[in-house]
Amino acid sequence: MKVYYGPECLCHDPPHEILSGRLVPYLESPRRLELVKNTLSRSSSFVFLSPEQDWPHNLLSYVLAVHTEEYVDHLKTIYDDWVVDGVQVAVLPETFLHHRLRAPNSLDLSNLSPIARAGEEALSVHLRLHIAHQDHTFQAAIAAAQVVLTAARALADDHLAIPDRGTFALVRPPGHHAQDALCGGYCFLNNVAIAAKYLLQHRGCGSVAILDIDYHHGNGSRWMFRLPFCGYEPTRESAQQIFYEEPRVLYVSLHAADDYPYFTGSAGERGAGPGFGFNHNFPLAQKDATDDVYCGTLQQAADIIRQSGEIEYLIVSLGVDTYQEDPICGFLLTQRCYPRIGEIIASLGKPTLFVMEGGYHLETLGDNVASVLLGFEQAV
Ligand code: OKP
Ligand code: ZN
Repeated sequence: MKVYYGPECLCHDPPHEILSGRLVPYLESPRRLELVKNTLSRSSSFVFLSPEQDWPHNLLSYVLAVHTEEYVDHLKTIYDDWVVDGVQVAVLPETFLHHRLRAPNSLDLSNLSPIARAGEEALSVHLRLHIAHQDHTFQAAIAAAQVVLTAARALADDHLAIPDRGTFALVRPPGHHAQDALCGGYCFLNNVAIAAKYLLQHRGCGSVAILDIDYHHGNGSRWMFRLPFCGYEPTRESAQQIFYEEPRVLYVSLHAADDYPYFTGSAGERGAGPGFGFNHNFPLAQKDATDDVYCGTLQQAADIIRQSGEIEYLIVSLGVDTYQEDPICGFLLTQRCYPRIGEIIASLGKPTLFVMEGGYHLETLGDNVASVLLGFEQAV
């Protein structure tokens, strides 16, 4: 299997985060990527490839196909603005734009102070921007987008000659919590959404399924292709650009019912408008999620994709934070479950782009990722 990897993904390296009221070392660390890379390198089944420096030359336009210009600009500039404002440490929002706080259109949001702007663009405090150097977070997030796009391109190219194959984009920061104009949960740019949009817009692809097996609900990916959940309205441009033009992205997610991001991911979310019926959530109670329950639910999710018939590509948000010893998660999966997961995904018979999301138990992270990919390879 081809594995795409770029060392620039390592340069986002915040020292700490707030977890349960405590300052702890940042869990979404560069070490994660290195560990997965080292484990996969030891197996002859994986071929490592780097993205080409000059492709796509207009990389930002692919990112802007799913994120707003204001948001991308915010990611690029917030650290500098923050420092100028006199706060010399990390960008950590404190006050958020709560839907009950502000009457629509009552306040000019165009000229906010950096601290207000950080809170406007963030979903939660589980992110840090630009610690060591002003450009580092943005640089890593952009690098991840480039790696994912390159992997998607390779998959689409290879697919003509070798159907049913898999490709892995080994990236961080992860992406599935990032919405068109919102970061959170360690995510800044929505890597799978960027890949999906690329396949739809540039590869003549008619429809894509995103299967999200990270422990957490991918609120961002769900948002990108369906309609919003609550009172918050997308701008008219982003609504047209992101949602209505692509009614044929199927989003299917298995995740903890009772964990971050808390306010999204219920089974009742089925999509809306032209996207109704293209969103399927399988929330699982943490204490119920054993290997067998998980695989049984994954089979149901796979059946939905199978019954959709026309899906041309499968994009997997690959999180292995479902593992029983993951430090921030509560599912009960053992290491024996991961090859089975790969096998179920392979049974869909689609060209499959695996994209790295979460997984925080460093001792098993590499093995669990390798197991999913090898389980897939051996079954196709
Ligand atoms: C990112 B990904 C709850 C802590 C939540 C944020 C988790 C972000 C996960 N006790 N921290 O989906 O793996
Ligand atoms: Zn996760």
